[in-house]
Amino acid sequence: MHRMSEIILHHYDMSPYAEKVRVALGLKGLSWRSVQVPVVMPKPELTALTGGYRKTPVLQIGADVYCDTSAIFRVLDRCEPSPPLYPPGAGASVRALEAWAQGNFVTAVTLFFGIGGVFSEEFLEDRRKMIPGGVNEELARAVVPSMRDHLRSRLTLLEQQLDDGRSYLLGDAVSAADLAAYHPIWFLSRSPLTEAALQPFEKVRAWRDRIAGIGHGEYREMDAEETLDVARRAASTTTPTSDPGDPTARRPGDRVQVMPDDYARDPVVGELVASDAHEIAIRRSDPRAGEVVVHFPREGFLTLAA
Ligand SMILES: N[C@@H](CCC(=O)N[C@@H](CS)C(=O)NCC(=O)O)C(=O)O
Repeated sequence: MHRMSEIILHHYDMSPYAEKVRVALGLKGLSWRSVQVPVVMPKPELTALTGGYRKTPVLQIGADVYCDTSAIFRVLDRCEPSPPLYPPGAGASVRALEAWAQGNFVTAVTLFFGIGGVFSEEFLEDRRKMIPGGVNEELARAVVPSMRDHLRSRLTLLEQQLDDGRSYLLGDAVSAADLAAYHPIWFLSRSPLTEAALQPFEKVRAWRDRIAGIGHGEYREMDAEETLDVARRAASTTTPTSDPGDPTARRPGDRVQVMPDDYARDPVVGELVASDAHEIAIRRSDPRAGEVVVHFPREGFLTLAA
């Protein structure tokens, strides 16, 4: 379906959620283009494509733009079905594990905030503005011991799940469950301040190394400006479809705004093109990117009339 256009990942090296997608690309043996996005705002080329969404990563295929790793995984499963990130019959288990792993990510980030000396002042200032209610650094320092407790509890669960000798969290086949649980551990492994916490968990470390061994596939760097030319020259491949099951009877053509329901809640305004239980796609026009269709997951996002 998307054979014509290259897969372009907008990301930065240090981003754990980007690592989740880089490994998925490696797993599927896809070749892709890599665009480095600034770690802090502004991100003018990225937001020209998305219409305001600023989280990392974002995936672009021609004039279609996919926000959030869950929408990205769905389109990757359509581009290259094997191996499936969301295996048939395991959808709810994988989603549950993804949601739990978001807690692992938050635990790791809170730990880094609390320990201090990891993030630059520029980074901290950007994230203070991004998180509703800001960041309470005093509280983060006070909860470091509790975060270490949480981490041990979370790592123990993973160790126990792997205890029967299975290779992956749900059995013999790797899935999005593994990649979701992996990226916060990859993040913790990158700093000597937190790497030590992994030492007692032998099976987790072996599993981490197995996932790391998948690699990132083949990719070449690309210029951010060039991705706007790609979007302008391409036409979206999303077919306008009505969604008879939509609980609020929205119709293609309705003007809506879509935003994350947790942090970085920048709204994206556009015209509804297609939706189903898992995804919503809206069309918008941008002076630099031209006409693009931006895709979001349903879960974790708010859709409001615009
Ligand atoms: N639910 C999102 C979470 C993504 C996320 O929180 N990414 C972090 C970086 S790992 C982020 O966006 N930080 C702010 C930024 O990069 O601007 C997803 O699955 O893609």
